[in-house]
Amino acid sequence: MQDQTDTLGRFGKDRLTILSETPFVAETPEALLDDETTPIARFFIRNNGLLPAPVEDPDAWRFTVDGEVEHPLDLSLAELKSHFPARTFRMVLECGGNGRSFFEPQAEGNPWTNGGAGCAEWTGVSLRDVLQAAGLKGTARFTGHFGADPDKTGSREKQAMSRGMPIAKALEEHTLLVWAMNGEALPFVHGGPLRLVVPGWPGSLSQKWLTRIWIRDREHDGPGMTGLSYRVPVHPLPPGSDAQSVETRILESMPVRSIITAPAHGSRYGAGTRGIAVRGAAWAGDDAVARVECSIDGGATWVPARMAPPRNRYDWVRWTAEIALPGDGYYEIVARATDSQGRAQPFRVVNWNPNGYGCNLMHRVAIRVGEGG
Ligand SMILES: Nc1nc2c(c(=O)[nH]1)N[C@H]1C(S)=C(S)[C@@H](COP(=O)(O)O)O[C@H]1N2
Ligand SMILES: [Mo]
Repeated sequence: MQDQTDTLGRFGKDRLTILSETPFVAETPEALLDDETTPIARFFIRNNGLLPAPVEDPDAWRFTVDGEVEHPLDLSLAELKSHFPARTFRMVLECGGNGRSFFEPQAEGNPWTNGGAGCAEWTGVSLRDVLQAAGLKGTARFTGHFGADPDKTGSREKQAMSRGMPIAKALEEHTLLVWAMNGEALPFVHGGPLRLVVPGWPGSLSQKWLTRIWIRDREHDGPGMTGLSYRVPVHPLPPGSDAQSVETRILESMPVRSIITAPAHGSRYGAGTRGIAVRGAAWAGDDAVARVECSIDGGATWVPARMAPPRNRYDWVRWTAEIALPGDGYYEIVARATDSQGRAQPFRVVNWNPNGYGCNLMHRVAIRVGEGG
């Protein structure tokens, strides 16, 4: 335990759950996501490789835009800050594998529960403004992202991860080149001095330590784009199938998810408690959250939650629900969010896939009231 606390402390983190030491990966227990804006100390970390060399002068950090553009760019962070209008949005960043641990049989990859997500205030410029300055050619179809981190063997030749997105996603106002998080200089472990934040889509698109954006005339094919990475079978598979040769499609928007951030799993209440306030957060990829409901009887009856309006698109919705308890005993609270297209979270995992993407099972929290139960 002490070792874990020391490791987390080195990254400025408080009580996260370490899923992997090298590369370093840590998630946030749901009950620690109870703040409106996730503090940096509680924001999850996902590295696919090793950390790049420390940076002396953040404003001197350089990155390039090349490929299918009229005017290739080579800009320092200082130039980026002075040439383009800054924007701040509060937006969810979520790992594509969030929820993976709920698949049976266990899928390949880090066993995230629901804590591979957080919602921070990101400050930077719209990638769109920079691409407009570069002048996209008619042949521009896709981006390819490059970062300074060596891969897990320590090789600087190979990218730890290099993903990309269709140009339409790159041109959304909320797709940002970011240098600040919650009003502070972007921490090194979160990709500082400069990263992408591509909200609503798998976190792997949000390249950290960004050095280059390559505009391509076809789908990008860097590490993380091919094979079964960030892909799911087109036709649903029986759980546990060998999927090496099945037809796949690339993941885009993340599915709707809600988490209960209070009470914490395992909370106890005094005998005679007959009502409690449940709190949480919900988000839905590119979509909006239409409603959130809670149940203590396995979904037989539902209590609607009150939702606070999101600050901007891609912000999470904070919600509260008043739950009546019929007597002392043991209860399991579940939360279910529904997106604006009517898609709700399932009770059971139905979309098993070998790399474990897209699991948005309802979050369940057990509580006890009184001595019994
Ligand atoms: N350069 C680089 N960028 C990266 C990664 C990486 O390994 N290297 N991991 C990606 C993945 S899979 C996720 S989920 C997010 C996590 O961002 P965070 O560590 O700031 O929470 O960063 C993405 N950007
Ligand atoms: Mo991720």
